Amino acid sequence: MVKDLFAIAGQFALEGKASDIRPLGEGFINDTYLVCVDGRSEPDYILQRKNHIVFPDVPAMMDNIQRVTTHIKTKVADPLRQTLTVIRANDGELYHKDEDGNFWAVCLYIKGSRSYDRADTPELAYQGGVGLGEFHRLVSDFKEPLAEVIKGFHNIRFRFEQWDAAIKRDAAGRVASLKEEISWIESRRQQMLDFWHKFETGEIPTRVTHNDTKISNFLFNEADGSLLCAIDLDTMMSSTLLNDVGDALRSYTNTGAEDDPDLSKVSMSKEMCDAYLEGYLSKMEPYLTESEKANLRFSGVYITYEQVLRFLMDYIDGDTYYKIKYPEHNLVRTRAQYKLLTSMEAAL
Ligand code: GN1
Ligand code: MG
Repeated sequence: MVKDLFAIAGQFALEGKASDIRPLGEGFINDTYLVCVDGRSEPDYILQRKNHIVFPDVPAMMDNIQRVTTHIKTKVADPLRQTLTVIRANDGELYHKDEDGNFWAVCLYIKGSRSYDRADTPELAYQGGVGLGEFHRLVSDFKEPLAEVIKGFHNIRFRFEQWDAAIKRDAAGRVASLKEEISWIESRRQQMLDFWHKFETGEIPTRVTHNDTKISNFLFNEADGSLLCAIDLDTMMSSTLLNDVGDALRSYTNTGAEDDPDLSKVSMSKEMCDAYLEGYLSKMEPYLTESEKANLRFSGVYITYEQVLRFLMDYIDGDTYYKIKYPEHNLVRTRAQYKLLTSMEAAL
């Protein structure tokens, strides 16, 4: 726990004085807190310590977020609830850098909203698809360049470079015990490169994308269950929207948890997949190219494969990237995501 969260909150242009600050959620990367002001019990703000190891240029990342959310606000009926609102620091910057070199940012807490960790009903999956489709539609005419906040984030060619180096380094001495898991990655290497090649050649277009579209990164309206907005905009960059659809399918369709130790619980729900895509297409169908449409279902396979690779690579590296709750956590995540991957492949 950082020493003085109240002093950090005081660095931002809040309306009122922070009176209560408590942790929120279980992000793997940033630390997130709810902030109440002036003794009120309902939170007014979200305070985040941005992980500057994962995001080496936090100012550029915040600038991306500010420009895109400002654009979205000009297009929606309720600008304070249908996208994030960044609160500036007292010095006018979009972040505060503390004396230990940590970067902090604040945004408005969206009242009357809720999030989910899993989709239990097709209606929810449908709404999730509507939400991503709406997000893609809102940013489709944003033509300014965006900073590449994490190099090669969903670029499997780049991930293989990292992967090959990690195997060679064998930093934690785990490679010898992971023959089977490593073969899961190697046996699909060419297939994944072939898919990514279509993006590299322009057959699949480049667009503004979110890149972290798991279900918990969307807010729903508490009152009627409709979708409010996409949150966690840290990874917004230029890429293919198939990465977003794929990452959403990875989380909305999983019948188990992302890190389920009980593999019998993990599989892809076809019902959720169909509902999600129906919702997504209800917003985006007219705007998609044939190449995008043809790869919608495969995008789930691609991103789930990439996630298996990333969890396993982190385990091989000695758990340096994702927060873990117990020593084998990344290996358990790897196996659970691999089970999901095989289930998605079988349904293609
Ligand atoms: C991380 O930010 P968070 O915890 O929602 C990760 C995603 C992974 C996800 C797995 C910047 O997301 O790419 O898919 O964990 N974000 C980053 O749950 O690496
Ligand atoms: Mg994130």
